[in-house]
Amino acid sequence: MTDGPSWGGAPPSLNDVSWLRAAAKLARRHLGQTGENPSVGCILVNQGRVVGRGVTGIGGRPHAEALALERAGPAATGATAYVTLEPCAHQGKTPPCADHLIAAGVDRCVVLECDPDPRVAGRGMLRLRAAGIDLAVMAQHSVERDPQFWDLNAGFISRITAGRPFVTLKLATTLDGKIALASGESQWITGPAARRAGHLFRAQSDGILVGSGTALADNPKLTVRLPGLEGHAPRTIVWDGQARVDPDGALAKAAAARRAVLLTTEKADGEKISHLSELGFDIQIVNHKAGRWIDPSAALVALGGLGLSRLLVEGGGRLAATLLAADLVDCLVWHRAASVIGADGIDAIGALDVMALAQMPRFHQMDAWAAGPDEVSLFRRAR
Ligand code: AOF
Ligand code: ZN
Repeated sequence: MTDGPSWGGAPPSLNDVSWLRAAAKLARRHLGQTGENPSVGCILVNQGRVVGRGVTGIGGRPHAEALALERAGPAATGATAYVTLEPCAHQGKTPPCADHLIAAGVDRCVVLECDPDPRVAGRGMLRLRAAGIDLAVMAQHSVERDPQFWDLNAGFISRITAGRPFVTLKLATTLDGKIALASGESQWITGPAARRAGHLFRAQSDGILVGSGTALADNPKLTVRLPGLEGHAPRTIVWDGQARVDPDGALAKAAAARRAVLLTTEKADGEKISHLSELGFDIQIVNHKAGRWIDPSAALVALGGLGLSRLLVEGGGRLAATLLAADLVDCLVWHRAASVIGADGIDAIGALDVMALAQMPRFHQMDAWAAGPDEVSLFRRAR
């Protein structure tokens, strides 16, 4: 990945990076809750003291800078603004944040990443620089390697630049990569602490995707069961080429409330489709030109078109393999229990037909932590 244009000024110092980390932490609070708008964090620091902070509001507004400036009042004069995304330059539903920072007398701005939205795309930086504000931007390769930064804006950037959401595949397995006994029994391989981590990943997503086999076998609700976040319900999406999803199942019952999406094909039964549509599913036909299977790239582009930036994939093994084989998994969240099932168990990932090691999907580990007796590891796709 190459770095964009240089905006002059010295690169961010170690002290700047630690303030950016604090701003990123703030931004994470609203991940998955700001609609099509990215969740941005802004911290204003004057003479070593925080004078204002803000995170993009739930639903996408107000913008982070506006909140931080409002809180700082006159103390913003002469301050440094630490922001996780280039301040906007367009007159949208709110006035441009770049103008707001200039008018408040901020004298330095440290930015984590530039905003690829064509209405901004460097114009925020140009405006700040033209007003004499000292600028520093993190180098892209440093963002990509940092566990606290690499995925923060990745959903928004992926949707704007590639037209599809950033895809996180979550797996919960034994040490030997099994998700169930041969009988299908799978509750519970990992413990409550790992499950809580899983619910936090749900809360930070715009949509949760499962294959129709998983929908039928587990009848999942895909809700966020964490204190304080129960009301936050990402969209539910079923990958279902033949419209097999149960109209009396939990996902169909909540289809309207969860703004559910059915990814399907022209080959699916028309009557089933109309019934599911009446139940509230948004029907997206995304078949391969050649056959009856769902085209994975087209399916993700359809979800991007619906405004989804961060997609969490929760199973099953065939869907996991389809997305991995198409190189569409950007992040892996792997929950591992310290147990083994053996070769008669069910694999987390279906057949990939890898013919040479050079073709294996490869990942870099970004983070890992203990969740009770289990381990949660986070990987990013190696590109
Ligand atoms: C900022 N600060 O906190 C966010 C920004 O529809 P609007 O007017 O709210 O503009 C949305 C665009 O603003 C969005 O696509 C992205 O480029 C930027 N988001 N910018 O300065 C913020 N959330
Ligand atoms: Zn703005």
